[in-house]
Amino acid sequence: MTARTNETGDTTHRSGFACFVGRPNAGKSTLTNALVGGKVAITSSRPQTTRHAIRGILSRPDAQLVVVDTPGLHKPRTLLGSRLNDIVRETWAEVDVIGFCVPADAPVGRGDEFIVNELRTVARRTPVLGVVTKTDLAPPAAVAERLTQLSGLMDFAEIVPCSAVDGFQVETVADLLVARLPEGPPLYPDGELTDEPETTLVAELVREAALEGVRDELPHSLAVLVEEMLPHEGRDDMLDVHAIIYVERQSQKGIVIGKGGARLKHVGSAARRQIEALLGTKIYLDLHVSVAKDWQRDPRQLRKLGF
Ligand SMILES: Nc1nc2c(ncn2[C@@H]2O[C@H](COP(=O)(O)OP(=O)(O)OP(=O)(O)O)[C@@H](O)[C@H]2O)c(=O)[nH]1
Ligand SMILES: [Mg+2]
Repeated sequence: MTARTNETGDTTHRSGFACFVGRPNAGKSTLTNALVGGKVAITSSRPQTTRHAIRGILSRPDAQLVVVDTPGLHKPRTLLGSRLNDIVRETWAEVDVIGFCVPADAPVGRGDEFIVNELRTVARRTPVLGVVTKTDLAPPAAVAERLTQLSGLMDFAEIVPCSAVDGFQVETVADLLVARLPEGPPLYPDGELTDEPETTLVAELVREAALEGVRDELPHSLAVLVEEMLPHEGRDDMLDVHAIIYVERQSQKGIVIGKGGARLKHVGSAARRQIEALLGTKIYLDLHVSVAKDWQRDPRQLRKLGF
């Protein structure tokens, strides 16, 4: 990898970690994917989609930026909820720069103030940028209003509006984050988009497909575990993927499976397309739905599911 030469002829290469924080649904994962230029994190219109600190890696000639995508910080109602908040706070302590995200299409509110209150302590040692996301969803006047509201929340190192969907200022966000990284050699090989194990990414893609079209409590109740990924018997160009979709109650099982299995079939083919794109190989996806009663509140089951 070549490093950029600055005006004085020195070559500097920066590398380090950034993370986005914000309430659920603020657009953190979508922005992470846009920065990295690939799908490392799943996204959905349901709140609390992200449940792991997934690292997305952006490698440029002058820098390597590792973006840690974290869950939305929220008022926890379950053991899972408080575990997710712990992940967020642990990540803050490990990164070189933080981006606090608020969406352009919704007013700044109590949830944002709650996060900012905690961020102020972190901001003493780690720079925090204010990011207004989803500018494509709001007229310029609303974006301007959001920028003003944001600047009233705390003393940010910078404030920047962007849209991960139409690409507006995504590169500026990258530049602002990179400017806060220490000098150093790349931490990951060039071209690597994430260090997340394939089984986790595959499980997430199944969960993303299963989240599509479900409402109320069900999105929170879904969890996916990939049990096995094996070469398909007699074929070297195909993988068998066995995954279990967990729900919390028997009644939810029926909803996920759908009439005559129709919904599950639809979820399976949507997930298969995404997994094939990720792995670059054909797959046979075997999906089962199973009840793990109240897993969000059960330490033993949470452990089994990787929390
Ligand atoms: N139009 C538009 N939609 C966006 C943009 N960024 C995110 N979204 C949508 O907003 C929703 C939430 O996005 P996510 O990236 O999953 O949000 P998040 O902050 O990671 O949410 P949690 O993981 O639940 O905390 C999804 O439906 C995205 O498609 C954007 O720049 N423009
Ligand atoms: Mg997310």
